[in-house]
Amino acid sequence: MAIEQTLSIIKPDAVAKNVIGEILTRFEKAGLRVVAAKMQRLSREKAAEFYDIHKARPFFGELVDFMSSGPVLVQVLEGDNAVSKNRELMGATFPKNAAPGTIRADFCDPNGDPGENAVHGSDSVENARNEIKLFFKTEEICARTR
Ligand code: FUP
Repeated sequence: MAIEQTLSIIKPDAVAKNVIGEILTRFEKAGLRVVAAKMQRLSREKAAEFYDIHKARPFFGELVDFMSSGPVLVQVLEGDNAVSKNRELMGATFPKNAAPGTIRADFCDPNGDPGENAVHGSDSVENARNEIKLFFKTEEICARTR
């Protein structure tokens, strides 16, 4: 199995629900290690840059509003197949479609705003590399030597 790194964001809805620890526990129990983490309130500009791929989509404005509505916890997770493992833990994009036991099923309101889906996770190794660079300098990523 390949050791990968992926970018995870605990979004403003989940931070507001005070479930940062419960979500990090899911990552750790699945064998992923946090190798970088910071809390920050994204500016509208930073949120727009992060979701640039969606800028032509009708939901873009709401997505930027939501992502900049409160603090987020941004992390780099490392482990075997970290990109796909994190995506499995997250569940489907819209909470109402997320399988039982996934983060989005357990920490989101299935009848709420579908964009308020608790977590982001990179969807490929290449996107992970680019997303990590948007938030962390190389020296902020800590090798887990013990
Ligand atoms: P995901 O990779 O599961 O986070 O989903 P996407 O990259 O497709 O979408 C990014 C974010 O845009 C999602 F987290 C939620 C939001 N979104 C909407 O609000 N409406 C849509 O139709 C699609 C995505």
